[in-house]
Amino acid sequence: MTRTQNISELQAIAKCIRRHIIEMTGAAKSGHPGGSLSSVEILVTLFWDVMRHDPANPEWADRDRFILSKGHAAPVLYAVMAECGYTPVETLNTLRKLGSIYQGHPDKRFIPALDASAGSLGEGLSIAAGMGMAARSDKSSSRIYCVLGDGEIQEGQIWEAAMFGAHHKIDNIVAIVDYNGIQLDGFVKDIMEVEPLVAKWQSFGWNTIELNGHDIQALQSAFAAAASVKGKPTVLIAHTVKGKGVSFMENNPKYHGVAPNKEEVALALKELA
Ligand SMILES: Cc1ncc(C[n+]2csc(CCOP(=O)(O)OP(=O)(O)O)c2C)c(N)n1
Ligand SMILES: [Mg+2]
Repeated sequence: MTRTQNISELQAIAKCIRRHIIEMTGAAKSGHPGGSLSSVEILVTLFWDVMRHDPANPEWADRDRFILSKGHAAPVLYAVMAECGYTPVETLNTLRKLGSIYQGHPDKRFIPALDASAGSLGEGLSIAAGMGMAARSDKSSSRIYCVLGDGEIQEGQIWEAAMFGAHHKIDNIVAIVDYNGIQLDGFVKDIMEVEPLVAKWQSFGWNTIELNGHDIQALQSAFAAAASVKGKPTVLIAHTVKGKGVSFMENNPKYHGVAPNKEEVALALKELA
């Protein structure tokens, strides 16, 4: 992989990742395109610019860690890890097939370079907090990044981890809430409102940065700002669009867990050309 801070290069990588997401879920005829597409810029900015990691040395002890707590968005993580060189690009389209390393949710048994398995929502921030504490006691400068869904944060365990992170001043973790406004079968505000979200995290003792989660430059600045905050963990409230980049998927709850059919794949790839 070639690391870059250049916005247009990062945008080009984001488009390539979006194409993979469409092709993979299309080939699988199942999976979660909407929440994969909403997280693309967050992962691309982290993996190509911000995070310290080396695909040639996945066990590097002082690497930064990444946890996709909203594990159903596995296609975006698989596409990113493959394009970084951790896993093969050629087999991405075996997503969800028996025997594939690319199962429906990220699984360390099949991809050892993953920092955590995920899929049961609500667990990732607790794992991140533990990794943050461990890094601190090891005197390692590793930082830990954890992507959460806005529906996922309705889980009680998230708030236990939030309390824990602030109490223990775990300032080497950054949570990113992919605030796309949609969960499994509807809009978050109709199912169980999470607002006022910034005030909520602040009241739990977190440094809070609100931004557009598709704006790579804003993401770069936010991650840099988070790294300079001492004594508190940071959360990015990243406003995003579920299905971002594909007109008929954008802000459409249908594409949470429904794959594009053959015609839709062709249409989506045309839009992402
Ligand atoms: C503990 C648990 N309960 C339910 C599910 C089923 N589930 C998978 S995705 C999802 C909705 C998640 O919504 P959100 O966090 O907003 O994800 P995104 O919009 O980013 O796809 C649910 C309920 C699960 N994976 N784990
Ligand atoms: Mg959501």
